[in-house]
Amino acid sequence: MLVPMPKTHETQPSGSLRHDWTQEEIVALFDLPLNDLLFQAHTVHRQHFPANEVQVSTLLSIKTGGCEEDCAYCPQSARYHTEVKAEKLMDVENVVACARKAKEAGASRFCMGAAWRSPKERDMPKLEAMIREVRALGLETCMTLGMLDETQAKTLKQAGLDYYNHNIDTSEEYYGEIITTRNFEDRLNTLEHVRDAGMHVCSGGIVGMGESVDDRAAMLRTLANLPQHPESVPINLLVKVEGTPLEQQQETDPLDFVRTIAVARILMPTSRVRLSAGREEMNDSVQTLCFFAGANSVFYGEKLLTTANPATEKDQALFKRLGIQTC
Ligand code: SAM
Ligand code: DTB
Ligand code: SF4
Repeated sequence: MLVPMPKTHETQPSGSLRHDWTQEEIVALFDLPLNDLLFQAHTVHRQHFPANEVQVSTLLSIKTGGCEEDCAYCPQSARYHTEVKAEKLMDVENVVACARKAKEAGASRFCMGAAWRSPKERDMPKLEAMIREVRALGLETCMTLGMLDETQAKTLKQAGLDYYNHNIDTSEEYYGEIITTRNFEDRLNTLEHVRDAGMHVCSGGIVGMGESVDDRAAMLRTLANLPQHPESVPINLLVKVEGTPLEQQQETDPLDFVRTIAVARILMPTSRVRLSAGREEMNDSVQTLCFFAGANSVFYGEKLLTTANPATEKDQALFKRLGIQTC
């Protein structure tokens, strides 16, 4: 061990963290020889986190499909013909039953996702009940419901919501190529409401949508230069779903994905970097490199929201081979 390590980001002083990264500095990190980048990222990782620990969250789609937004990557948009069928918001008791199973399988956080542009007022009481009951099981709670206004953010916080996931997804410059039904600033406004309400922020993006290295750098710059780093930074590899506009997108070099994880780790040393969607398409060696590069959380359980994720037993076997403890 290099340095004695505190257990979580919450025990870290934030004074040493930077919020003034320039685009040039970040692009220079992306351009490093891979070994140099990995060495730097892994060193930062060990200075701030236990080296062999991965936090695991389980996802549940509580409201699937039929979304009015046009995100080009998303199988849940009503505009594209995918295999996803629109469903109503789930009942609280079914959500709680899924949360109980997730806890039994070893998850520490339960993340409930809804295919909405933003939640409607009529849905709030049910969402609040879900938060209260999932929390009562001893799980951390997370939701991702689209854009929130200040009042909605406060209501969710009061119900006990620990984390809110709201991804910026790509750079401000590339955003309009991917989504036209809202803009980048809308996303930042919601992140501000979440932060002001006192919740932990989970925000990241997607790699592999045809964006340039400059776009990846700009996306991470936006996250790192927020007044406070998101506590959780999910980095998703695009899942190319049939029927979506990005179905035919070119394959991403896995090592470019690893680079994005490494740069996120360097820029946001005390955040949990989450190796998110796309693990089903990655072999064990690529995932191993992601963990070495500083990823220290994953989504755990056979399904993400609508697409496949590695089976629990498969993940457990990989963690065992790597000597990784989950938390
Ligand atoms: N509707 C809400 C929203 O957009 O914020 C919450 C759910 S939305 C599905 C959550 C995130 O899932 C998106 O921001 C995106 O990063 C990720 N996502 C959706 N489809 C994906 C795909 N095909 N591949 C990778 N990530 C995807
Ligand atoms: C995040 O960054 N990735 C998760 C979670 N936050 C909500 C969602 C991935 C969704 C992948 C496509 C699907 O399963 O529908
Ligand atoms: Fe709707 Fe979210 Fe999918 Fe966009 S990413 S279409 S907002 S569910």
